[in-house]
Amino acid sequence: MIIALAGGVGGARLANGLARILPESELAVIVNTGDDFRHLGLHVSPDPDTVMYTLSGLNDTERGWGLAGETFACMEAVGRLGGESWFALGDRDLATHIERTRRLEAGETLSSITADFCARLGIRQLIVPMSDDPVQTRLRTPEGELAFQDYFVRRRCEPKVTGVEFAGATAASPSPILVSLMRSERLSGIVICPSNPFLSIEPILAVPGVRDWLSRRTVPCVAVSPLIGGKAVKGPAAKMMAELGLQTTPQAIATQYEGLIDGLVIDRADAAQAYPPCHVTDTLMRNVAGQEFLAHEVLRYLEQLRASPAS
Ligand code: FO1
Repeated sequence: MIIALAGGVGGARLANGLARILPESELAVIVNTGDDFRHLGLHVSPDPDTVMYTLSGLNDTERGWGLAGETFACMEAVGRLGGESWFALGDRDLATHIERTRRLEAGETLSSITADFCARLGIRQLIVPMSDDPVQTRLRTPEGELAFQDYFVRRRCEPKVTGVEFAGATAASPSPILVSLMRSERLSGIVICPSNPFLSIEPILAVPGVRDWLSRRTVPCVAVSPLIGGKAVKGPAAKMMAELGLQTTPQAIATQYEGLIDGLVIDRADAAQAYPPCHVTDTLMRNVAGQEFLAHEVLRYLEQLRASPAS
């Protein structure tokens, strides 16, 4: 069994590649919930939904988030009434948030609701929110602290980031399926997807027990760099790294995951900065074929590390 840690669009794309080439019982995707927030009275869980929509083939491949063929009539109507329309909940996507909110308010956990939604959408792999407890990613900026979606969507990642916090993380517990996966004897490798290390992966590592589990792993763990040619494919990773005084290099990504990974997968565009243990390949996932290609590369690299741990 392979565990993938994911958040956002890059994470969902590699998770989909893995889902398409591994037997369905052999993949569990642990997903960031630090971006979750309450909006228009609804519990929105963007990263689990992005992974769920991608693995069910319902996703909008251009935008990366939300459903294909989506319409936004409800949001337009909310905007006409002077309501908050800066965060676009699509007409059909709204059903997910309405039903999730109802079930949360009835006392169900986020992880059991996600598992049920996945089953209903025909997904056989495990999609596991990192925690059932609230963890909120917050950005420190010169304008003060911003909630994640205020920074990411409302402010279009414009404010300079001076630090990141995960409010609630120390009091959170890993979700029950994550707990059992961390103890599983069936585990053969761990993949950190090409998600933003600071905003998508760090919140998962901040859940008590997760970082410790990774640092004491007995199976190989590889991360895929989200950088191509020193730039992020999507999102603010490179901008944030510069603002935090880091170089936008594979080395800086590896340093972020120090002690947690056995190797880093980097793109050919960054090959000049390759160093062992690194695997150089094409990491841009333009389409499903690209997702499957990268998934194969990652699995081969894990296999290689299992065979000769020092390579
Ligand atoms: N991203 C945007 O840039 N603008 C939006 O209006 C927006 C709405 C949205 C609705 C549901 C959902 O699941 C995701 C949505 N996203 C939107 C994406 C989301 O903000 C980010 O993908 C993640 O939080 C970062 O991984």
